[in-house]
This record gives sequence, C-alpha cells and structure tokens, in this order.
Amino acid sequence: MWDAIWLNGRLATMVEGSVPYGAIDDAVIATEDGRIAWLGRRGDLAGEPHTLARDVHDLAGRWLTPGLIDCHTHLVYGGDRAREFAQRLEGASYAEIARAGGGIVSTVAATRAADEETLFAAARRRLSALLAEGVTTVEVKSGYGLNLEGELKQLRVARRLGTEMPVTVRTTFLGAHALPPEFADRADAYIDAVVAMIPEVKASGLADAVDAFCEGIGFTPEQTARVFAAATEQGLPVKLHADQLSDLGGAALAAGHSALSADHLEYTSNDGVAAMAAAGTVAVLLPGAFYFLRETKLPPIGALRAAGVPMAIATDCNPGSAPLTSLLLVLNMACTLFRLTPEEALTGITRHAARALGLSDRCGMLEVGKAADFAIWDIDDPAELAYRIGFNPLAYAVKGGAILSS
Ligand code: DI6
Ligand code: FE
Repeated sequence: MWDAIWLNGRLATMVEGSVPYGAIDDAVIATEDGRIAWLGRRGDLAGEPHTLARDVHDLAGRWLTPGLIDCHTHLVYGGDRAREFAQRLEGASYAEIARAGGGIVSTVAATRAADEETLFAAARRRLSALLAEGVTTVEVKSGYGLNLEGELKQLRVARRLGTEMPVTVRTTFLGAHALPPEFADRADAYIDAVVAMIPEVKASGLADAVDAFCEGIGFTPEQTARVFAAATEQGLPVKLHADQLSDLGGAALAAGHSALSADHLEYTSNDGVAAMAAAGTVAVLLPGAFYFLRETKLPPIGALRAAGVPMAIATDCNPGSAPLTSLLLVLNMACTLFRLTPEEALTGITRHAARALGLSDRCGMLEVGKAADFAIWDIDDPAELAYRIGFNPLAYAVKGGAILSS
C-alpha cells in the first residue's frame, strides 16, 4: 500500500528524452516514505487507486513538476543595501562602490553585528517568498562573516532554515567572498586564513561545498586555486563565482578543479566553455544579477548550448546585486534577457539545478526513488511558468510526500 497517489494530472517529469518537459498526460504519481514509488499513465496503474494508496488526491487536470530548486543564493545576511542602489542610479558602479569600502563589506559589518535570531528571522521571510512559488530545495552561501565565527554563524542559520522550514537546504562556505577590512592590502594573508578555516568548517559539518569570488574586486585565480586545493583535500566539492565582471579565466579554473558549477559567466570565453563541457561543470546563470546591475554583456549562451554544458538558473538572492526572492521571475528573465527557451529555463531550476548541487540522484526530476518533492500548478502549458510576470500559479507544493498548505 502506497502512502498517497495523485491522479488526473499532467506530469512534467523533466527527464531528458524525446517529449518536451518529459511530459506524461493523464498521469498518476504515487509516493511512499517521502519518495516517488510509481509514476506513469493511468491506464498502466495495476488496480483501483483507493486499493493501492491510503490517500488519493485529484489533480483535476493540473500540471505537476518537480519541486523547484534555487541553486545559488546568499539568503542569510544582515541589513540591506537600498542606499547603495540609489548611489548606483546616480552613476556609481558596483565595482566602484566595492572599492570605496561599500558593497559586500558593508553587508559583512551588518551581518557580524546581527545575532543569530535576527539573521534567522530575516532569512526566513526571504525563504518564505521562495517557498510560496514551489521551491523545495535551496542552496545558501556564507560569505558575509569573513572570519571563522561569523561564517559558522551564517551556516548555522542556513542549516536551521532547513530544519524549521519544509525545504532541503544545501550550504556553501564562501569565505573567499571579499577582503575583510582587518586584512586590507593583505589578500594573500586572508587566503591563508580561509585555507585554515576550511578544515574547521568541514569538521563542523555545516558546509556541503566551497565557493569563492574570483574577480578584480574579489580574489585572483591563484588565490582561488589555493582555496580549491584546501577544499578538495577536505573532500568538499567546489563551485565558483566566475567571470561575472571580467574574464579572469574563472570558468576554466573551476572546470580544472572538477567544480560542480561555475556561476555568472557573463565574461566567459570559448575556452572556458570548452573546459566546462569537458569537465561536466554546470553553468549557473543568474539573470537577476545581470538585470539589477544593468549589465550589458550576455553570458555565452549559444556556445554553452552548442557545447552541451548543462545550464541552471538561480536567483543569486543577495543584498547587493540581486535582492530577489522570486524564482518564477528569474525563469521569465532567463527567457527574455538570456533567450533561453521556456523548457531550458524550467530545466535550469529542476534537473540542472539539482546537478549543480550534486543532488542529481535525489531531486530535480520525477523518477521512481527520487524525493516526493512536487509543485502543482494551475496552468495549461509549462511555458506559462516562464511567460507570466509577477503572477504565481502555484496550487500547492508537496515536500517529502507531505502536502504543504499554500
Ligand atoms: N557576486 C554576486 O553576485 C554576489 N556575490 C558575488 O560574489 C553579490 C554579493 C553582494 O553584493 O553582497
Ligand atoms: Fe552570488
């Protein structure tokens, strides 16, 4: 006897194949112990639904997709940067503000000053907005503590979000995000400190991966490589903020370290794309940051597509370059700004996003054995998810087989 069965719906399984969205019409999906136990056409069901499962739910023709995955966020932080937004509108660039001691470092001051309860309450509100659109898995980075205590504080808050809210949280240690003021003009010494933090972060069990910001206003490729070597030594997978504002060869560097993903990529060269393809590194595109920084250089979408690099998309939710808590809006931006197809965009917040987090065996597709994490939509075609702007067609979400009230 299964725990539950959903019938009379259409499934976007997101399994790669000949059918768009891996769709199954007049479909049934069954769950047991939080996982998908069976799925297929109603006609192939071996009996009457109420004899097969304890609970029977009618989808009434709705679409059911995998629960959405936001695979790149900086959700836990103190304060906000609304004044910096105003400065940028008056002509200052993101990099100029950072070099003048604003930007990421100003959020570091606010995050260090905030207690865990305050950080948790603010992050929970942002996460609630994501969950309201069917997100069931989210990645959360540190990077606003920039010392062991501050980084662990952020990571603890991130883990707590995953225990108190109906969402899987994957955490990433981003100690090499910016140079803290106490290390001014001593970037190599700060990287020594980050390298020394990594075994402690690993021992804490609070981080699932390690990230860095390889950029003129961040860290050099050499410094990034040292962080990656320390992570690899501890058995932690790596990812990278690569080529966001300039081409430092970040994509190839990440690929060379078998990174799960290289993210941003606006300035990535063809060599970088080829290296990612060879390594199987996912391209995480962040159209919200592109939009909010009024960037004009597009990531090399055509080259990524031609090389078969899996493309994920994410909010990059952070106070400086993407104060954004709508993954559906990102879906629209990926199509309008980056010219992804609606199917590529949806794949980018399901199957490919799971891969960017190393979770391909657990979520991102509807398949027997995968988590029973679903989003159920009042739509007639999956392309509607990317098409509408500022409209939420979620009927309800299911996390680990349990229906969440919407
Ligand atoms: N790139 C980004 O888009 C975020 N971090 C990074 O390295 C922005 C972080 C911020 O501005 O606070
Ligand atoms: Fe980011």
